[in-house]
Amino acid sequence: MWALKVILVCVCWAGISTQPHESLQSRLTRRDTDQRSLEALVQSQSNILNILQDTKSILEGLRQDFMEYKNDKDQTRATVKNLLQHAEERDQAIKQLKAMAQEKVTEIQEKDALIQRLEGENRAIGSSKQQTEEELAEMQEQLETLKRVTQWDCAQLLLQGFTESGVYTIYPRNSDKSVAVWCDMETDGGGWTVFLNRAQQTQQLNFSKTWEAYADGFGDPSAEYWLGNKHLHAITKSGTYTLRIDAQNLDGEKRFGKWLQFSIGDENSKFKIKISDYSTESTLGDVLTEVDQNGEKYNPNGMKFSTMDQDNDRREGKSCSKSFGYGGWWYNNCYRLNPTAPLGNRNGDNTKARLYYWGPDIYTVQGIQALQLKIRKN
Ligand SMILES: [Ca+2]
Repeated sequence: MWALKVILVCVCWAGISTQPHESLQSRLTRRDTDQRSLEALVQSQSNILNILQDTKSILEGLRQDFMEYKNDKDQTRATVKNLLQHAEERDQAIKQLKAMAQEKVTEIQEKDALIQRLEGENRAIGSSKQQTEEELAEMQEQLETLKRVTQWDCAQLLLQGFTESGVYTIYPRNSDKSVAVWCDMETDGGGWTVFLNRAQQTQQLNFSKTWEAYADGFGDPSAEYWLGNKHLHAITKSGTYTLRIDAQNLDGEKRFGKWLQFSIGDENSKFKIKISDYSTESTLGDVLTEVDQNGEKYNPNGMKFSTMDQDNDRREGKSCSKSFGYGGWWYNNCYRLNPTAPLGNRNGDNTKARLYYWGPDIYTVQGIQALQLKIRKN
C-alpha cells in the first residue's frame, strides 16, 4: 500500500508541474479528469490490491498445501526410508536365514550320506552276520551229527579225549533221543556209562516210581538217578556190553562185580534182561546169575522188568517191588540184589537196599550205602 501511495503522489506532482500555464477551467476539467483517472486508478489499484490479496491468499493456501505436501513428502520419505531400512534388515535376515537353511541342508545331506553309509555297513554286517550264523548253524548241525554218530556211550567219549568223570550227553544208537549220563572215566580203565547211582546225599532220591518213570529215567545224573530202560535198550542193542557193579556196604567196604555179557530188550519184551559171563576178577559175589543150590532162582537173568505198578516177577500172588521197598528191578522170586530200595538197611530189613553174596564164596546179606551199576562196550 505504501508503495502505491508514493507512486500516486509522484504522478500528481508530475502532472501539476508539467502544466504551469493552463486556464483554470481547463485546469479544473483536467483536475476532474485527473481525479476520475485517479479514482479509476485507485479503484484499479484497489482491484489490483484485492487481486493481490486474493493471490496472496491463494499463495498462502498453496504454501500451506505445499507445506502439507512437503510434510507428507517428508513423512513419506521417512516412511519409505524406514521401509527401505526394514526391507534391508529383512533382506539381511532372509540372507542369514538362507545361509542357515543352506547350512542345515548341507548338514542334512551329510547326515543322509552318513546314514546311507551306515545302512550300507549295517547291511554288509547283517549279511556277514547272517552268513556267519548260517555257517555256525551248519557247523553245529555237523557237530551234532558227528556227536550223534560217534558219542553213543561214555567209552566213545573217553576215546575222544574226555577223561574226566562227570555228566555228559550221549546219543545212544538206535534212538533219536540224547540223554545226560554220569560217565565214570576212572574206574577200571574208565569209559563206563552209569545207569544207576545210589549214594548218600542230603535228601535221598525216591526210587518208588512207576513203570513209565523207569522206562524214561529219572533223577539227576550228577547224583542219585536211573538212566531209563529205553536208553539202556538203545545202548546195549548196538553191541556186547559188560556190566559192572560197584558196591559199598554199611561198614564202608567196597566191592565190585563184572558180567561180560549184558543187554536189555525193548519195551515190548518188558525190557527183558540178559546177563552172563560172571568175571572171576569180581570181588563181589554173583548176585545176578548165580543159581541157588536148591535150584530156586532169585537172580534177575532172563527176567522182565517190574515196578510197583507192573508185576512181572515170578513170585505168585505178590509183587516183589511192593514187598521189598517199592523199587523197580528185574525181580525174580524175588532178589539177590534190590538196588532201588531205600538205603540204610540195618538189622536185616529186607525192604531196604541190600545184596546177598558179598564175596564169591560169601553168602552173607549186606546192607548197601552206595552202589553204581555201569556198562561198557566190550
Ligand atoms: Ca508177582
